[in-house]
Amino acid sequence: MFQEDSAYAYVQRQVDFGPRVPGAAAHRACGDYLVASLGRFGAQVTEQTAQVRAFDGSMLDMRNIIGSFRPDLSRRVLLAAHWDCRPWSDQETLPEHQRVPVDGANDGASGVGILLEVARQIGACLPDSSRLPAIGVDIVFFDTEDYGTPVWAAEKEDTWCLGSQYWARHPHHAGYRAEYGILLDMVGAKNACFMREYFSDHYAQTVVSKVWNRAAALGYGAWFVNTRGGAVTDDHLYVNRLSGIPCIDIIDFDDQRGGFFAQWHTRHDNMDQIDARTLKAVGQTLLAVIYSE
Ligand code: AHN
Ligand code: ZN
Repeated sequence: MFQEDSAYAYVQRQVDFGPRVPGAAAHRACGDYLVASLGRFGAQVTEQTAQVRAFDGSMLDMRNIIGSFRPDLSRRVLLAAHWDCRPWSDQETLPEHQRVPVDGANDGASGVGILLEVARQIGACLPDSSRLPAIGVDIVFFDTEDYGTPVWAAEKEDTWCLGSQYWARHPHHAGYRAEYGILLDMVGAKNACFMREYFSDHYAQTVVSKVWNRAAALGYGAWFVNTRGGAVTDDHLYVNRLSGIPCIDIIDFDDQRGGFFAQWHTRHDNMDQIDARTLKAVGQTLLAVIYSE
């Protein structure tokens, strides 16, 4: 059973470091915490560091963090979320608020918090292999997702998702394959709405159906809305395009409502937005999907 209080505490713990902006001390400390946590849960941990080029030509120190369970198995599933924070609250109306980094409670920490709890649950089964999932699980925390061009700069292609772009071109093991991937992004807000995101349905329709059907069967249909949603440029797009692993995005995005959750890329993406029931709906669905393989 997925423990939502535990996932909530993992979200809080990340937020407590302060904004995990690439280059900041909070980013380094939180990265160390994520490596230590995956290790403590019994995952085999791999780190991937590189310099990546940002929208303005500057170079960023990027750190992807991977935790693998049952690394010996060839059948694998990829679970991912980004762990960095956006350096600007550029969706704020007032210019004096726009340069403040986000806390990233929902946009970042929520997905990672859920995956840490999934890792803890799998790790608790390690002593008894009959209780482990029959498929290998790779949890990937992507860095530098949220350094995309700010609203005041000229828009440029492919400036978001720098960590996943790097990973998809240079997987943590040569020839790495997974049957499919599931990306989590903004998965912790009250009244979250997860529609069948456009690129997910385009590249991995059977995976979307598998996940949405499982959510409905568990009683989470209020969150997992079984209709086509808009297209979001997110880490899963680069995994699909560059690595060929079919990958979906569970993301709180609704065109009708005006896009992402209301506090997206503002100073108010903090713990007040996080609802443990949403974490539960997503985390329990993920566990059920993994254990059905
Ligand atoms: C765009 O705004 C083009 N993509 C949003 C991806 C994102 C930002 N996910 C979290 N923060
Ligand atoms: Zn963001």
